[in-house]
Amino acid sequence: MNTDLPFFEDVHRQLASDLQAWCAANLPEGEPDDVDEACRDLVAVLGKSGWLRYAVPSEGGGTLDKLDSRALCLIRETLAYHAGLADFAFAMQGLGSGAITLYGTDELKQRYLPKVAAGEWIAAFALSEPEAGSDVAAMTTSATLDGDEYVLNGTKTWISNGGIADFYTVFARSEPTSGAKGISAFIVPANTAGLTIAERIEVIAPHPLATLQFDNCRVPVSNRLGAAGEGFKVAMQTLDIFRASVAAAALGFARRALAEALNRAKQRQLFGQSLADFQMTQAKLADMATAIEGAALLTYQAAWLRDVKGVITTREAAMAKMSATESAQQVIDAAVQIFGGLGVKRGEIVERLYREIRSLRIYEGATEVQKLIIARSLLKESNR
Ligand code: COS
Repeated sequence: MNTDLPFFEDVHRQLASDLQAWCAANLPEGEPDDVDEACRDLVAVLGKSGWLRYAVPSEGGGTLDKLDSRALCLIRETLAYHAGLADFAFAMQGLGSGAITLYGTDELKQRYLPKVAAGEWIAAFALSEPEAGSDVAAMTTSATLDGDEYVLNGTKTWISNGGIADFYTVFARSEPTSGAKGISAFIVPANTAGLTIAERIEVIAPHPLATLQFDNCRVPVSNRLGAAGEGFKVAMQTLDIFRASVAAAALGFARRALAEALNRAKQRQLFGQSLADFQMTQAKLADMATAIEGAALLTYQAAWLRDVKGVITTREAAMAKMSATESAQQVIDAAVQIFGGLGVKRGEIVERLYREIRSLRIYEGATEVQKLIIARSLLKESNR
């Protein structure tokens, strides 16, 4: 991590150094046997230690006045460097409660955010559907108004924390329209009648993931986040914040891969010299470090623009996410190559990173979606 960049203030430098020390002392290496239990424990310990207080604003028990993009990014970069599952646990508390922070009534903020910050309630974000992933506006889950309740029916899938969450931020079509218009956002407590876990999904870098089924699941109108029909905007604005933090997590993985590769290159002897003595290795290391620093600049620029300039950073966050996740994949692949056979052996850090980085190029908007967002923004600007 490079906190000498001009994007940071003292509060960020202190945060990064405190968290770095905490991670080294508290986060276990390796992958747990039971990811559900590990995630619950991680949320609890991140809450008790105060780190989750950066996932919500001060009005909801947070440390800083508002969601601070630079703090979110620094925390994710640091956690990802040490343990991907800890990064996941932190990120989901933020993403799962982000729409409450942005659009919740005072009552909802007071009910949910302090519990999220304390690590007492686990949050989740339920947007994707089997036929509506990248094209999220194609969603068909319905929310029908019935008196002072909405009745939800449909399926959500690829839901992180599905199965262990205490509540879900759910997006569903509440108006008889198609496309991005007519979607609304709701908080649905996990124990609501009619909400079931239809399937748990196993992935290459294990974390809690599930398909949710809504069958006549009733939530009060007061659980709606934002106005009726405004849900697409609620989702996109939440993603605008957290996409930059995905870039930061990728940076953390990539920095760890480079550190591991440097150690390995110095230690490994072959053909009468160390692996690091070969120019071919040096070229790899140079490319890895340069890619990392480039991605860091884009990531923290996006965060700084949002925090300090107060501008809408949809395009910058998309650039950061695309660049950092794609380059981290290359960096980690190079680290695996430097490790040789050991690089694909289960239990090796670079092997774990190789599996962990892959989904970051897909979730919260695949690279192809980020390209669409960037190009559309450029074209719109050039028409002005
Ligand atoms: N902030 C605020 N409003 C936004 C917005 C943003 N970041 N992005 C779009 N909108 C608004 C648009 O301005 C438009 O409003 P108007 O109709 O009033 O002009 C409306 O939302 C629809 O936007 P758009 O036409 O761009 O929607 P599309 O259906 O073409 O979809 C993409 C746009 C592809 C960008 C969107 O579907 C997307 O992000 N997909 C990926 C979803 C994702 O990240 N899934 C992962 C889930 S979490 S793991």
